[in-house]
Amino acid sequence: PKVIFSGIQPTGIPHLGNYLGALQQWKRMQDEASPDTRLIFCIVDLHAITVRRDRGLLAQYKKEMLAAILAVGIDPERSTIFYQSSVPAHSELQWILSCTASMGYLSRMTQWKSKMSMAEDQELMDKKVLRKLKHGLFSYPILQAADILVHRATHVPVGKDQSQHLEFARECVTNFNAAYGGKHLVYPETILSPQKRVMSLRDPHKKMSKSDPDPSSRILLTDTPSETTTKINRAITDTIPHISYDPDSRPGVSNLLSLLSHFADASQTPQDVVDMINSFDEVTSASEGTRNAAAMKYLKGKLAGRINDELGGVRERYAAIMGRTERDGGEYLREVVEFGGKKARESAEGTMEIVRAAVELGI
Ligand code: AQP
Repeated sequence: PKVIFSGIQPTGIPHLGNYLGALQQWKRMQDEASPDTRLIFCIVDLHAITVRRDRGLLAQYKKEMLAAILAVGIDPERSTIFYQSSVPAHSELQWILSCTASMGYLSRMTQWKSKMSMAEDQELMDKKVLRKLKHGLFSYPILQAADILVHRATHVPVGKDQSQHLEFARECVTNFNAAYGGKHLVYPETILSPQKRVMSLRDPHKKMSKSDPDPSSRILLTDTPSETTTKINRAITDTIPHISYDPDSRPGVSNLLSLLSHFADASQTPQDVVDMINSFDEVTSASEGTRNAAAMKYLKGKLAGRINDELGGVRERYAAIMGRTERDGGEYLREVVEFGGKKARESAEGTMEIVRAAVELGI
């Protein structure tokens, strides 16, 4: 049977990128899954501690992420929703996998290389910097592989930025099965989100991210309609008179076009949106000098409206869950993750018995 697994870091309230790249797809998969498909969604708190935060923040982020997942419509009865740290088998398998994982492969990972090159750029590659770069960041993909493999996941929906890590998880299966002679672990298949990466509203060369220091770079699932409209209106674009879809030379406009094409109608391409905007009277009759402003006004106004329509229900449900959490001291959310944690521990234990037997661990 099919086992779908995906994870998300509790590093802040999810934004439009997390929604389109992950959460919306999780919900769709849950709705379309046949009864014997297992769906497992994990809030990866162990991954989140690669960055130190003020005390209390991780607990808050975990609650907010859980509430957001429920608000999107993931059903704790149908799907398994849990905190990664409540299933120790994830960490146990990580260690075991790290004993057959290749250092060379890990050091070629883009995420690690970008941290290293940032350090090199700053000419800080002395002992001090090496002390600053933490091992957890280097071995992060092994924990991610363990998350997936411990549940014998067959399908892993992720954004394009994660495909290298998924390839590494497959490499972990090859290494482990070869070292211990047998088909102990299952190869996961990557399901890439059809949605293009959502880019930052302030710097369209960077992806929209929870950890960007500028809050106006992202639309949060919990933003009010007026906050959303303000952020979209302030999104960086350009001043070229004709609107066109060209992600390389016009990343700001193209990001908005791609978002609108998604929200307007899934079958509409960004180019369809361009053609539509360029055919409006307000745009065609505008002078060269005001045409860009007329087109942008239409594009931004329409996009903000569509986002607000789409997220209205999610925002209402999120507020209701948070209201309940205040009233019951977090009891409901605790019940959800305790129930999910129990199901996840059972799911993981089956694999760990196979793994421990292969490695000659246990009794
Ligand atoms: N901008 C994005 N566009 C499309 N998909 C995105 N995802 C993240 N950003 C975008 C997808 O969201 C899922 C969960 O990601 P994550 O929280 O595990 O980590 P991340 O990719 O590092 O997300 P952020 O928001 O950028 O968080 P921080 O700032 O904490 O690193 C993944 O499937 C990812 O592809």
